[in-house]
Amino acid sequence: AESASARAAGEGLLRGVSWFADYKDLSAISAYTDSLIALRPDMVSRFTVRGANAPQNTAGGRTQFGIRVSAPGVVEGTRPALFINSLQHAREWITGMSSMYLADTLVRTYDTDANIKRLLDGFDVYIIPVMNPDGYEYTWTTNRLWRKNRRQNSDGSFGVDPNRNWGQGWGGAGASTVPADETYRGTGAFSEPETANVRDWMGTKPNIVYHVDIHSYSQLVLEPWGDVFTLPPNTTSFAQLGRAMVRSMYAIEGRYFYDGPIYRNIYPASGGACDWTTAARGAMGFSFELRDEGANGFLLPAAQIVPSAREVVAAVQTVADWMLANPLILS
Ligand code: 0X9
Ligand code: ZN
Repeated sequence: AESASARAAGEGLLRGVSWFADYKDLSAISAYTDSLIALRPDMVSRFTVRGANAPQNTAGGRTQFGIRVSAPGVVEGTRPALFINSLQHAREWITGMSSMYLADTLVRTYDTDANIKRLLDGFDVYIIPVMNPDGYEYTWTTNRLWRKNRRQNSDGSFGVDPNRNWGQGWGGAGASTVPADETYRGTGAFSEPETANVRDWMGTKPNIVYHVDIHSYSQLVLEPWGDVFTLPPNTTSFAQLGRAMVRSMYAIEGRYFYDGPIYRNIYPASGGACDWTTAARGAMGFSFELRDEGANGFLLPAAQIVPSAREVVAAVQTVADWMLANPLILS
């Protein structure tokens, strides 16, 4: 009993227009998630981002949701898993659309695309499209260029930078102690519901072997660490996989993504997501900066949603193939 709307979503179409033709707000992203579930309930499910206990509500009273995509009927926890998140930073709209396009592609092409079938036969995929729902909603209603969450700080200013609030290296270089600043680290590691909920959720998913925290813009593939100049123990693997992702992204439309460790390649940034998933969870944690190189910046034209998202799909496909070819990483 497949509904008409589910079929339409399955084709990436809504009333004859691609859902990916324009940016979508939080409620539309949630609704599209439901339509993917309706299309393939054997492959897709929704989860609330929480550990054993109830999720902490955000300042705006929201919880975060995620999308699990697997090959049909795969029992959760029986495969290694890839974890993709976007929209820690509210104004980076292309990142949420790219995550949704990844989910859509996995669901719609599993039966027909041998590459996607290989990916999902080997790995479960967890996607948290909107890590920072309060901030994202605020960019739609009030301030398009808002970055942080919407915590009210002690000095009356608003917002902690979620990507300075994770526990690895928290309070180190490249994070601000000033609440009004764009890189304010918060009052302690995981002081924010947005990061603490993901920490707790990830504690229940020991099978996650890869994570990417998607940002924009600058066209970069970033590796740990963000808080120190030194490199992680498995630097060679990070560099190999980083370069492999860059090559596959370049193949989409000839856009070059520069790859390298965060501290050395862009700037010191402590308390970042990928440092924590690497150090504390033993995943290979990366961060992307999607299009463009500054011409449009955060206001990437909607016509680039699909091509930019295809770069993300190509990168994740490469991750699966690289991990399958390097099975030691999976052990
Ligand atoms: O500064 C950031 O958080 C990211 N750049 S952005 O312009 N999107 O704000 C870079 C994140 C690098 N990753 C880590 N520091 N872990
Ligand atoms: Zn960002």
